[in-house]
Amino acid sequence: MDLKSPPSVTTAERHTGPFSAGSALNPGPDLKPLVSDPVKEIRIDATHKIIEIAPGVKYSAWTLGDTVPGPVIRARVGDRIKFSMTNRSDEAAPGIRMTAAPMMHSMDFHAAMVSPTDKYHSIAPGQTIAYEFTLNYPGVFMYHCATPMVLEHIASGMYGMVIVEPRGGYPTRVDREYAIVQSEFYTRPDPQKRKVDNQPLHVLDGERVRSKASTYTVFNGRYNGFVDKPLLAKPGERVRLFVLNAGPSNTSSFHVVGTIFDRVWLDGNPDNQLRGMQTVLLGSSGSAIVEFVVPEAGVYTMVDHHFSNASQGAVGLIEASGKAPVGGMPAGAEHHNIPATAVPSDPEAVQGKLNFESKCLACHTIGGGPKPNLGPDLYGVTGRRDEAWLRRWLKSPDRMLQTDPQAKELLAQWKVPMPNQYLSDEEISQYIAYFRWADQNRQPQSGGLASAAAPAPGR
Ligand code: HEC
Ligand SMILES: [Cu+2]
Repeated sequence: MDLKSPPSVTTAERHTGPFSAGSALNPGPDLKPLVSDPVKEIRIDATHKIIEIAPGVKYSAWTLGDTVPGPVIRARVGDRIKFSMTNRSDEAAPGIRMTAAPMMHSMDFHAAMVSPTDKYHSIAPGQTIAYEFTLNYPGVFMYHCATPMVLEHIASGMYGMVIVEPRGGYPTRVDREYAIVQSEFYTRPDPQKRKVDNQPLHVLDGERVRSKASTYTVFNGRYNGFVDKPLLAKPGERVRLFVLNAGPSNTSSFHVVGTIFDRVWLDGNPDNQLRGMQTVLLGSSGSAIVEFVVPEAGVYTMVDHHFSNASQGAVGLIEASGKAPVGGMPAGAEHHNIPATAVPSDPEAVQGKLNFESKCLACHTIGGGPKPNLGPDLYGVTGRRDEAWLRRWLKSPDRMLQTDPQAKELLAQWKVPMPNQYLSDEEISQYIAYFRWADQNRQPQSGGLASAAAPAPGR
């Protein structure tokens, strides 16, 4: 145990250039192997920046290292961390200048044992703080800004992961390693109605953040993180995930559909071992290393098994063997076939798309073909049904199935009734706006389109 740490040094000299630097840093989720140098120089600067939480949802974030989450630091017990940070919240972000006012920030490493008053104090815009410490315990630790209101600084995006490996490495060997950081956002549309890239800006909602009423719960800063770009593995491989729940306030019940965690090391320390776990419960700033075997080819969904969190975006995929996902995945766990780059700009359609991905994707695609025994492809639906019919259908499919001839015809094809979705009029308008956008914007592509153009029966 090494508790020696000279006093921190605060100066008015600024870092320039990259917002983070050091060979031990990883952007995540992919991890470089451990760098063997026992002294690790790390620079992570504080910035204000617009990030994109979900397609079309721009958010006014505060960052450590100019990304949310900040870079993953990978080190080993006994390593000396030489850390420095400039508060660059006063710098104009390249491109659009629409960030929050410059303010005080700081850095608190859960991996360190140091005086918080000396090391974790706030610095003003333009100042630089430097301090050093030795890593005494193995684990997966959080770092975050600790400037009051800490809640707001974390909810704005100021957090990241430190991996501290045991001195002699881990007791198991694995084929793949990935770092997953879960966190929540509490957003509301900008009251000044500002726009970024033609899309509405969102800002922190002070009411929601105090009442823990999150609007998004995400992996690695993105709604449905790793659904568009799944993490890769192969059948038979052993996978190690470093999982951190940054919070700021909610709990994660981390699970991977289709496998069992052979080992769970709570807080990332192999002395805290559990075996054969289905989920691992992580409080705010809680973490674990989980290891599992990929039993066979397939798509394995990482999910917060608190399903209201999953429906807010805490979903990601691990794809084994590169095969496309098949029908029947959990809601929100699948991509549909509109190119990922295509995003509606109208906020109503954006909201419709997000709701569709969490509530409807289990049974429907848009242009991806019908899902056998689940539901029709909705591509072209605004052409084959008029708006009044769609409104009545979405309001109450069960009543329509009893009274409306077109609905009865659909049921005769599909055999299974669409369950009532209990949608508000506002939500219904959002779905219709999204369907209309999809029908107008979809590029013809092979697969899906033919079956979508002519509504195909189920069977
Ligand atoms: C459990 C499966 C399931 C879910 C979930 C579901 N649907 Fe459906 N949906 C169906 C089925 C099945 C049909 C075909 C009609 C029938 O048999 O009831 C259908 C039909 C439709 C139609 C009419 C299609 C046409 O060709 O006219 C629309 C529009 C639609 N659904 C929208 C939605 C929306 C929006 C959601 C999400 C809020 C949703 N559905 C959720 C199963 C589902
Ligand atoms: Cu801060």
